[in-house]
Amino acid sequence: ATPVHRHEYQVPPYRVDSLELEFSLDEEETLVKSRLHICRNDGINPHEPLHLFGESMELLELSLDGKALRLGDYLLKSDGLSIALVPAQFTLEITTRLQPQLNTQLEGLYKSGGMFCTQCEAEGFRRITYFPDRPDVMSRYTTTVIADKARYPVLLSNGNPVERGDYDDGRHWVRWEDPFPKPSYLFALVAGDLACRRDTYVTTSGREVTLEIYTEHENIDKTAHAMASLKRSMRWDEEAYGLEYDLDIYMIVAVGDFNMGAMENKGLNIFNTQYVLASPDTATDTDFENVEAVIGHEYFHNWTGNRVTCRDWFQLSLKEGLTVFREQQFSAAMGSAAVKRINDVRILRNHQFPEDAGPMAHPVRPDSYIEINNFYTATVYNKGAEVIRMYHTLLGEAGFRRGVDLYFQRHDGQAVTCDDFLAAMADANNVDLSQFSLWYSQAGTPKLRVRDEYDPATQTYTLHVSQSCPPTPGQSEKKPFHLPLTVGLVDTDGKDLPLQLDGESHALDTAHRVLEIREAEQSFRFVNIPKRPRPSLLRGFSAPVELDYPYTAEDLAFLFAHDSDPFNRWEAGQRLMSDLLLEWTAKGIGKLPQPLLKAIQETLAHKALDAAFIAEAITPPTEAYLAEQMQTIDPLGIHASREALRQQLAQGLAKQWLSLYQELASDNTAYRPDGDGAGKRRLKNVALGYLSCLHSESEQTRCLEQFRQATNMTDQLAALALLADTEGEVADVALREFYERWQREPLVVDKWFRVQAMSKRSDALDRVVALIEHPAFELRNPNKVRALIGAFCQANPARFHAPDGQGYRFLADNIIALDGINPQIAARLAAPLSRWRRYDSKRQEQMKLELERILKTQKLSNDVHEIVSKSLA
Ligand code: BAL
Ligand code: ZN
Repeated sequence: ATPVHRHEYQVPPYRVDSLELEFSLDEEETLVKSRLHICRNDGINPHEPLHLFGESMELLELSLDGKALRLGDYLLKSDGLSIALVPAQFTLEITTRLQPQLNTQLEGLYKSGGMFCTQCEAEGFRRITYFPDRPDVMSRYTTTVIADKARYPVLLSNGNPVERGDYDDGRHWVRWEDPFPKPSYLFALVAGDLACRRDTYVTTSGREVTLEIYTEHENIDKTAHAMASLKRSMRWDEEAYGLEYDLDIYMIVAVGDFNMGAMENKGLNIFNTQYVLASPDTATDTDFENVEAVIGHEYFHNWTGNRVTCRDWFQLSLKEGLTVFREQQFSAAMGSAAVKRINDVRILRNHQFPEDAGPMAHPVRPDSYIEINNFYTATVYNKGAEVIRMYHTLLGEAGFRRGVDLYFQRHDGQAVTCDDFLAAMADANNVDLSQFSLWYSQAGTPKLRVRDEYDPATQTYTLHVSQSCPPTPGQSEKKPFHLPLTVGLVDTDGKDLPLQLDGESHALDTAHRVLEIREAEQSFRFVNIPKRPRPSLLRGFSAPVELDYPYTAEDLAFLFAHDSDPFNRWEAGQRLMSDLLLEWTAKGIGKLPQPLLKAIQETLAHKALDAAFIAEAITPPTEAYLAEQMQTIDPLGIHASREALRQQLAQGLAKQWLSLYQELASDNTAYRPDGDGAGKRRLKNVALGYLSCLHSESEQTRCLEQFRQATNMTDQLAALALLADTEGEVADVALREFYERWQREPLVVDKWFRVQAMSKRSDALDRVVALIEHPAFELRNPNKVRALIGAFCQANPARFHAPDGQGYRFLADNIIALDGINPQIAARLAAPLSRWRRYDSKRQEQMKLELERILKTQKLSNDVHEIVSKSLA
């Protein structure tokens, strides 16, 4: 396949102002009739052919202005059809035949359980009908859905339902009209026997909107949290951005087979069940949080993505980075802002930093791709959100809002670019952001080196900041970035000093300030600093960079105890632990330093900190984060060091863990998935985790008791995960009980697969291999694949990287098996192998062999081919 390049963009020669679609859905075949009202765009040569994308379907009829066309009048290829000569304005009618029941790729129209549903982003619409399937062609859709009334009583599409009726043969139909022009990737259709939770929402301007959530009948009682989250999202977007919903109805449908988390189709979101269904007995606190976040994310897309969309797929971060950021703001407002920020940065570091340091590194706005589905990445989404956050930090809350307002004023109803967003930000604030645009074009995680000096004679303190960015594929040289470095200076009492830069008349009355970094090297001199302070750098993680400052263990323990910025307080503890763990990994495991033990002990006893924050602060850095810090990754060494740290903390503070656990476990308040309750459960389960590290029979019994007596999934699953880590038979007893109890709940069965995939047991791989044959496992279901294969290969590094290379072989076998079913999911699985260069030579050899084996597979998809060939390049 040939790559597509951003610089080759050309405006579409033809537009489709409106279209009428008619779907006749049936078990054997589905017929799709479309009538497109097409116009040549101004300035286009009349000889320009019309090209419509189309694949994996049968063309039955084609007519232009009522006249049937025959082969020869048009050219039909495997990727679409072209008509050489067309008038300036015309109507094209197309009939295609599809077999959605055989569509295992889950792109276009497919069946999930008993229902028909669609997924059109990025290029699924071309698997439904022939169309200029590109996001800059925006059209008004009228859609008629016809199906058997008994089997498919619910027929949905975008916009508002305008007419419905029955046929004599048992079929019925519903017609939907979407008044807002939209790109084809936002088209959606659903047909099924579904239950509905209905509610209403009154917008700020007083319009009543009908809200509907559809699921299979047995799940409708698990949708209350999703509905409440939707209403909170609608209110928040009005309050934070002045953005109201624009249609009379907003629908969400939950489907069990879905490649993504959810999809923001106009007025008809289609969701993975994982992000809609939540009840205390089947969903964890994290599930509840994720439901709220994803409901918010998709809702916020209605403006950032749908009303203003992307000109081309290189601009994907225009909508995704911005919408992730908006969701982060929303979630921070709904719960603990500090814990939200910690979790967001953890995702960035565990997923995006490795991507940026590997063979698939690409800028937030990529320059080329072979398969766009491979670019729904942590870079486009999460680094993209960090880029938006930096505008916010540099311009301030009000300045950012001015920029967003101008963006909508200029571009509502248009398909635009990341440059257009930047221009709105710059123009609304009268600032030059030309250097800032490098965040869109340069890949790689910048390194920020900070050194300092204090002069007691002049009472001045100087920060010397230098930046660099490592080479990435196709980009050997990088220019300096424009970034906000938020700093505070902490005195010996732990208080923030007033901050006055040399040349300023007075100190700012703020705990911290934003230093604008633009140069490769820059210095900032603070005056009136009576004693050498400790710098608290990159507060709130103000830029997606790696910070290098020579903090001593003493500095870190001090900041861990005192930093007024909660993110940096957590960060200090993480650095303290990661410095130790990296030393142990390199030089051998030693004895836990007393200051670290004391710091954890004091954090546990700290009255002003909330439970959720404490739980994060006392959890050592992830193995993935530690791996990123190493030149040559030693996965088993990292695992052993981290386990040793946990064990020594468990022993050193055994009494504290027990009393903390007992205190929190005695709380009999009824389950509520709110921040306070969730934080306490999290802390209780972290304490239980430390107690389990003592490896005593009584602790195992304690775990088993919690597992059996738990009244909610959070507590039950936390205990099960700890039991599943143990080598004895109790693990099997608990796993069996859990499966027997929950086997009819697919999302809970996913959890059952996941805890086994992530188990620390030495035989984890053998068990995962056996589970592939389990009747509940389906290679066709993306959630199952992610829960078992994905979790083992991405979240169990110590077992995946076993020295015999069997983990790599297992992954390659499954990528090959899955490629023929669902290439998009197969390609996603390949990420851990793509990082082969980061390991020792023996592992490199083993991983490379597996990548080469995948590449030799007959009929390999473009999706997997792109990832594997770029990994080997
Ligand atoms: N647009 C794909 C799913 C999402 O990011 O919302
Ligand atoms: Zn999105």
